[in-house]
Amino acid sequence: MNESDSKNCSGFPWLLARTKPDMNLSSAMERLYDKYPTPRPEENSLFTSFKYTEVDGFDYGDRDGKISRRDPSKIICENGRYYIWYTKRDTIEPPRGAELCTDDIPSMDWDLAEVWFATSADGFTWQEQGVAIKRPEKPMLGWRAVCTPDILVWKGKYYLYYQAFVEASGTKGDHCPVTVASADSPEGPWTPCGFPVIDNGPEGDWDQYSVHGPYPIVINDQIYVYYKAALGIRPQYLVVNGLAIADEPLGPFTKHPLNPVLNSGHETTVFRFGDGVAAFCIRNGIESNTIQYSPDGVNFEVASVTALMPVGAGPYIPDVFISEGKGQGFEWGLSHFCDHTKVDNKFSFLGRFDCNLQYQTPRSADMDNTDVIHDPSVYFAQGLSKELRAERKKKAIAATKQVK
Ligand code: AAL
Repeated sequence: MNESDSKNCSGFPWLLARTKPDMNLSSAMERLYDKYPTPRPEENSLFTSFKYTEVDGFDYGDRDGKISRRDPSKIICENGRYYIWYTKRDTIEPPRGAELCTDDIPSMDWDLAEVWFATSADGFTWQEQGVAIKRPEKPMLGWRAVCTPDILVWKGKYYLYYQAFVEASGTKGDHCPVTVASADSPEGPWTPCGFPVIDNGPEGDWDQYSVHGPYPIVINDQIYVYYKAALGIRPQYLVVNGLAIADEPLGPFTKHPLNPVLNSGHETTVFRFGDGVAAFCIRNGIESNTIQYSPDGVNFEVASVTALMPVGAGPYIPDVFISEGKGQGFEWGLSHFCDHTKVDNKFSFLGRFDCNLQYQTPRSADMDNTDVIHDPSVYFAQGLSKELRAERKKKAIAATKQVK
């Protein structure tokens, strides 16, 4: 339907017009045309739903919380195979919290963890290859945990950015800076630089305690590292994302003066898309479950609202380290899954997500639908706490007594 067809209707046209009908519109219908790239989700290249597949090749022992894999990096393709790095914990006990942790017992899922890597020929079956970055001796940077890695390929060399803890996470918060290790091959060996390349912000600033989820991409021939930090005190904390830019992998990094650049989003997943930069906002914040777009990597607007977004997504973005041309987006990656109902044996595992975030290539109708129906177990996993259930019950019974 085109604009001229819509002129034949007396009310809002039954066939959704691509261009805004020339009539008075409600705010919602104005927004449909003015705020989003296209009014129809299936024509909006930044709209996608997500499909998930369990992957083969990772051993989780008895799945009793002692072995965990989480926070996968972006995936790169080199030497005819895919490479991924991630946080791996293999401890004598599952996480026990900051009060009960010891030198061998972790406080959190990522405490006492190291950075490992795996390869795959097809993206579905993976072979774990071994450790990439070990925890160094106490008191060196990262002695307590090295985790949440991400990869940069720059001028023929490889750089892993990661969180480096010098205290058990949960002791005061989840406090750590970001450091980097370099190698001549994705197989390593990796040489840690030994100092924070993106340090915590000054006292009182949004990133004073944590610089999490470093995520390097190349924009305008510079290294843009997106990262997140939590505002406020848990559990009422809010997660926002910022940006630090450098000309060389080891810095110096300059934090963007407009930080934070995303007001929501628990993990960092950012990618060049067309002439601009897009980002995932998942889990926390007023704009969680959105995909956002910015012309400059700094000033983001909501481009689509979606559901069931991958947690800690590490996508395979073929052109991620190329500045030139239009960013082509991606269609798959690995993310992590964690059963939050498990209290005593919490661990995370890696799985695959597929999506439709390609800038140019034809889109698969499978992931265009906004009407995504979830399994009932997804809803009931979000149960009321015992206390709230009792309170709601009491309130409902009391209300029946008021009604004559
Ligand atoms: C992750 C990330 C950061 C946090 C912890 C390990 O999902 O948000 O890396 O510190 O959880």
